[in-house]
Amino acid sequence: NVKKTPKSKTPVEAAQPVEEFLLEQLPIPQALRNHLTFSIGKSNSWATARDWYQTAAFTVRDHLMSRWVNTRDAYRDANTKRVYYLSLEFLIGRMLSNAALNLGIAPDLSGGLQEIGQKLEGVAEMEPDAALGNGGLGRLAACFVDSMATMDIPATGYGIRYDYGMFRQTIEKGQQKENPDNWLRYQNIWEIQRPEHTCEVKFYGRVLHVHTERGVEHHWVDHETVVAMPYDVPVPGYGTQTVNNLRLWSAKATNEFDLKSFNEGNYEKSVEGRHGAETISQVLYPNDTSESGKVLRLKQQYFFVSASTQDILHRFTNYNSDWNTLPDKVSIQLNDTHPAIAVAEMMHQLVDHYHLPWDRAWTLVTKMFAYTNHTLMPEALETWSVDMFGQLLPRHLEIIYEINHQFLQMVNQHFPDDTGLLQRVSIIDETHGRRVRMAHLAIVGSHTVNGVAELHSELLKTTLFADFNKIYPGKFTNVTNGITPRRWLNQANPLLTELLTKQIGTGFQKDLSLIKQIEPFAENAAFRKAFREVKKANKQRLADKILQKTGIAVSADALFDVQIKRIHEYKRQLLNVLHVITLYNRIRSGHASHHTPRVIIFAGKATPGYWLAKQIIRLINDVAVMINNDPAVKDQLKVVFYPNYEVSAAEILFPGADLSEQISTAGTEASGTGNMKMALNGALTIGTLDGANVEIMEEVGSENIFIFGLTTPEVAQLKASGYNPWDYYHGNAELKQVIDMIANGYFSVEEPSRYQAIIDTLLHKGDQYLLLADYAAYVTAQEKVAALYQDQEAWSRMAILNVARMAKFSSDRTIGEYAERIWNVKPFKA
Ligand code: B1N
Repeated sequence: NVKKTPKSKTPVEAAQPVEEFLLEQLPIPQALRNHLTFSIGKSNSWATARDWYQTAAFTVRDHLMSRWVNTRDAYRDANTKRVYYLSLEFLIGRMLSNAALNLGIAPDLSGGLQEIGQKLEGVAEMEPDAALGNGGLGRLAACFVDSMATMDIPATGYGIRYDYGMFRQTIEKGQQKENPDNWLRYQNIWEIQRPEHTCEVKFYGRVLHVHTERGVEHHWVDHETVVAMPYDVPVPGYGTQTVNNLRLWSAKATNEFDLKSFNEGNYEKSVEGRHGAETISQVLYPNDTSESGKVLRLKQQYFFVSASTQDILHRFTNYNSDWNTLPDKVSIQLNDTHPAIAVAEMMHQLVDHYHLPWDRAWTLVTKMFAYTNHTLMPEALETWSVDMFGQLLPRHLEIIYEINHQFLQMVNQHFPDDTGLLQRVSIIDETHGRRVRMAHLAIVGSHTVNGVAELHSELLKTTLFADFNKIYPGKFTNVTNGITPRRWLNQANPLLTELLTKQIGTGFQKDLSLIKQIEPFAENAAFRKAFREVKKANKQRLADKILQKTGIAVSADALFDVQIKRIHEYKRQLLNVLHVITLYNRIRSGHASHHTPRVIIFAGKATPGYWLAKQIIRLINDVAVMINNDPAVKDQLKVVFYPNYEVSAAEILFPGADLSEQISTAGTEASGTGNMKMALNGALTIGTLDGANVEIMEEVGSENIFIFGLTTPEVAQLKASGYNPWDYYHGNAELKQVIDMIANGYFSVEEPSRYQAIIDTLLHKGDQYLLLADYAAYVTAQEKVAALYQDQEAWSRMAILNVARMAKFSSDRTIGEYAERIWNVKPFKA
């Protein structure tokens, strides 16, 4: 019933076994010399640092090519079920050291470079980060592809090859400035263009309803066409032969661009027309947990979704002839609603292109798709105006109407005459103009919907998606996030890795449950000392970077108190600032005789259009200037804003942290993953009972974490009973003093009213995120932190227990759950 006669493709020839590839057998120093000559075209004496990086990258790439080829062939030959991970973001970071680590050649590479007078760390720093993501959601996708390859799950990631990734942040006069991230300026060694897999993607136009002997057909005509060009990026697993594929699409104009202008003799105009098409993949939208609402964003979404869907169905129809088996061969995970249009696109392909009957196609769709929700923040929930949507994707709007019609009929059967319910769950929102609700499309089209931490998934069921949970009991589940121990322990923290290896051997990189064997060493004084020495060295490495990037000198003996994440009101960097100023006041007034010297480190980007977030960055920098230059403070307190937080910066920051700030208002942070990275690297957490903090507490024990503040039900209760921030302002002299200082321009003497907007959110606009309500509890928890830090033995004992109890937060565990409970795929060894 597939239209084409199925090609019984005899798998050409199985690719050669690894040993037959000569390149891999070369000793690494020889391979490096060869590449310098034959790939770079230089001799040693002319080679720049970048040449050495590229030389090393080519050399490492040689070691994964045959595995990549073999993996692809083996999946094809076995016609195995695949997972397709659709994500608008993959925040990968640098690849050289990670690929070398996963391939097991990191020591050889390091040694080989040394032999020719180079250091791996220096060479690796020449690689630009692949910053194709905003924050947690994009980095999660990168951790997931690492875990899927490591666990031999046949999986492909699909995304966009943005010409410009996340903007580079500089700080000028204390303020964020955005700079373009031209990461593809130099040759990208980690991608291979695959022109033979090019697809066409349509936009605009109209739909003709044509009556044929098969019934009504829907013809999308007068459309524009954009070409999707795939670039493949290898994803090597750790300790396995598997190398999976990440396919990123780049937009190209068609060759038949603007024929009209061309034929009218306007050649230049017709070439200019190419631009429009190619802007689609030009730049990543820098909106974390908020929506842009721009047409170009919807174009990006449909562009990569349509290309990926075509690619998936081509692969299926090449090797299969029975459509009923489609869900046995294909599982598609939607990383938030950004690719949710895939539900309509799959219907469009199956019904309009492959001529399946609607009901049959719909059954297949709902067996293939699953959707992960990553946030409860209302401003992040994607909706598109029906008018705009219908202009850009006329056929898809029809399809969505039909899906909605059948869905609402079903709801009405089960819950007769509940018009309120029908309105609330409809895919079309009629209350704010007419808008398409992408989350509703994703839920209706998926067999499973998951949240990313226990608390978050529970809140999805009881608040945001409560109606759907009633309609589809059992559809909602939880899969708690995780992080890859390869990048976030082994690669970022070689010293801790070495120390752990000495005690418990290798193996925890691939099976993080082994790390619990380190637990008894918490009671071993010699081990605690060695553990402290590792932390000290990592802090010194961070201190050196801080000096280099900001000119601020900090002592590695101080407590490094670290909050690194996107700047957002709900994450409450401002609460941290209130505490910093409190400490400052205590020091100045001499009320801090037992003060523990601290360095408070902030890093994170603000969405360019989020003015208040940018003001928070500016305030941090103004406060830093005042405190760092106050002779009364000396080394007691330093404040650092570390610029341009990105994956490669995170690899230095996490291992250097003593204290992990996870202080979002309870019920707002879906999971958080920096919380896991910090604890795995031996930091203690100060945090609210929010997101995955709850589960971190369960794992490490409530005596080994600093939990404070209102719980989610208490937040709801306080808000319901009429929260008044003024009560807290008047009720706490220290808090009042801190707020008054900001309000009176203590930190902005040249412009005393600079932070009026911040004062307004706290006092005059209701303090939505309850900073004032949690302030006292936070300060008290910080006092406990400071006291414990004075007892270095107790501190390290606790930090070791945190490391030992992080096994749950490996993304391998997360992926294992998705594979078993959602995708129904088994590992397949190439
Ligand atoms: O996803 C992470 C979670 O750990 C974080 O708690 C959560 O905030 C983050 C629109 C988002 N949720 N939503 C986004 C990103 C880009 C965008 O355009 C929303 N990011 C998260 C991983 O689960």
